[in-house]
Amino acid sequence: MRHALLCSIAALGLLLITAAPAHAQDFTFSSGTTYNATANCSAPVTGHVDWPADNPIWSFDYVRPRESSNSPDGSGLEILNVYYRGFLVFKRAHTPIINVEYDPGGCGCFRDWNDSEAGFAATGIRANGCFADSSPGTVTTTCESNQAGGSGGDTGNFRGVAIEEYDDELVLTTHMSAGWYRYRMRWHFYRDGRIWPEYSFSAATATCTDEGHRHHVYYRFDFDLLEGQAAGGEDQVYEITPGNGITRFTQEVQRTWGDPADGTFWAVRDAGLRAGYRITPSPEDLLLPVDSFSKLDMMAVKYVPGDFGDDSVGCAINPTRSQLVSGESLVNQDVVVWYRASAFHEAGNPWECDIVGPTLEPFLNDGRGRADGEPTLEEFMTNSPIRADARTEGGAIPDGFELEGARPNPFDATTTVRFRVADAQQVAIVLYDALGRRVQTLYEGMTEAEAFQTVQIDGTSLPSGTYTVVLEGTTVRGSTRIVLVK
Ligand SMILES: [Cu+2]
Repeated sequence: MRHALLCSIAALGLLLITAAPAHAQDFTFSSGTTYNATANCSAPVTGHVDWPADNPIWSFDYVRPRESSNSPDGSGLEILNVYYRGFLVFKRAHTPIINVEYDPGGCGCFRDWNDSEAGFAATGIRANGCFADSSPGTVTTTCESNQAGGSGGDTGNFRGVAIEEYDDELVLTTHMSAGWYRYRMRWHFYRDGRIWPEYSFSAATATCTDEGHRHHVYYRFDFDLLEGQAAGGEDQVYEITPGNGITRFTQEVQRTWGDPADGTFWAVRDAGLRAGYRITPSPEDLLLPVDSFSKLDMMAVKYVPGDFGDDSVGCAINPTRSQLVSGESLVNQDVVVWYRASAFHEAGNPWECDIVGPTLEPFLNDGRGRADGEPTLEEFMTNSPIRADARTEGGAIPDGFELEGARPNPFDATTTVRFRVADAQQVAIVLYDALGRRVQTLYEGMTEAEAFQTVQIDGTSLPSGTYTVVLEGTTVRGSTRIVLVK
């Protein structure tokens, strides 16, 4: 099942220097977002996004799966040079390793690949045929179709990357095939600095897929927090288990979150500004604890140029190959964090679509840490965008309101959102479903200025799917999307 569309080294070299704007072939999205691409899809293709275009919150480059790094398996919808409000977060983030293991009596195991693009439906497809500037809610893949009662079958002929712009998030989608599987990969970039690298496992034909099996995807996050900034320094990797301590890793390690009830998560922070990202398993990820095949939930390794995988020997990941976990020091090194997300695909339900992926949430230590500079649990839990002039709870509210993204999101039962308004006014917080129908009013009342209000959303009696939380004030309006996964 191998195929020949491999990137040349020269092509990848080109991809890495395309961050500068003003290419001859720039396109402008309806929103004002720009991207560049070669005029046809046969040449190496990359895109650049500034969102929003006039005063970018997020800027990054992306590479379609077909051209992604990590020959010969590829690494999905790859993102490069990711900046939040001008501060570097990632040098590169992608999914170089993906595999499947069947129950005894099933179909054995497979090492899959992430460079075969499969057709899907999108609006706003550009003349070059490989980028789509899609109206929100119009991008559908086999995963959506199977969730809606379909039985396999792709939803369209578009191959490439579709971008949807919502009020508070930008979403990039691609759709891939490996044998009878269909993999949907999405990057959600939120205005408040969060990122959800969503990965979904589905199928187009039922060979084997009605036998019980376990899907695993291994993300590779090459953080380079604040690199190039005066405050930027060494990146440090932590494991945090609330109630049981905080560990900084000074050597390469592979780890597991242990008992899901422990709430273990990982964090990468810049040693200078002490800002960074938490990596928190989604509820779905926690359903499939580590076993002898999946081997690990996380690895922290030293960056090695061009070393994107584990040499693809056998189905299971091999963390000791290819200079992954080999005991090297992480002190004053460029660090790379790997993270496993996975799903159990139950027997007798070949058309299941499982949605996984961690939430990456920014935190900023604004000086409340311990005197010795070591972080506290509270610091890791204090959400704030990674920027030196980050707003604090007592600070100004430039847009007249703040509606924070839901935590957790995605969620399986309940979640919460926080909001506040700059001026006292009547405010309603209303939940809408994917078709725009009002589901329920979550909050309604005269709301005082500047104080945060917390609203709980109970999804226990709602079907799985994407919902929109809308803040409707007298003078302000905003929204944020939530995804219920049961
Ligand atoms: Cu499956």
